Amino acid sequence: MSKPLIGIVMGSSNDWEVMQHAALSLKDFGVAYEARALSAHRSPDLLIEWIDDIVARGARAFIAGAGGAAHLAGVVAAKTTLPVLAVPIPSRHLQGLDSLLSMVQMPKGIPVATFAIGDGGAANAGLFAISILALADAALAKKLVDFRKKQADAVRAAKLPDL
Ligand code: RP5
Repeated sequence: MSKPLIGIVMGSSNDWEVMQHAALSLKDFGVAYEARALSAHRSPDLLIEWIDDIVARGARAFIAGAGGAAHLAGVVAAKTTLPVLAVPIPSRHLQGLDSLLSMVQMPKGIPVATFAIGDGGAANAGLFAISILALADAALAKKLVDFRKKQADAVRAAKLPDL
């Protein structure tokens, strides 16, 4: 996609299994994004280069997913004043609690908005990015209202099994 509005970045290509859910939310709403695997500690120069480049191309917000000592979202937020939405990736030993705490405990002054661990958090980060864009895009705001209505309709139609 040529003019991405949202930059999705993750610390490893192994994070894509979770982060694809952020991309799917954006795709469902027709929002252009660019997704990259770039590490804050393994490829810091490449990461900064990409942030500068995608901002120059008109990006409006970032979604950053990482696992373990997950400093990626904080580093992105250090380089831009655009909103940064953080997705904690489930980790092998601590199931993502380490990722969550690394992201949610950002020191005062450089905020990141942290979402739930895993697939649901990634999908919600995508939806939240859409909400941000919808502030200045009436057509997108209408799609969000329709999306919420569909969810409410599904709850209304839900049937519990007979005993
Ligand atoms: C972090 O380390 C990544 O975000 C990933 O979740 C974790 C492990 O990376 P891999 O060893 O799977 O590449 O940087």
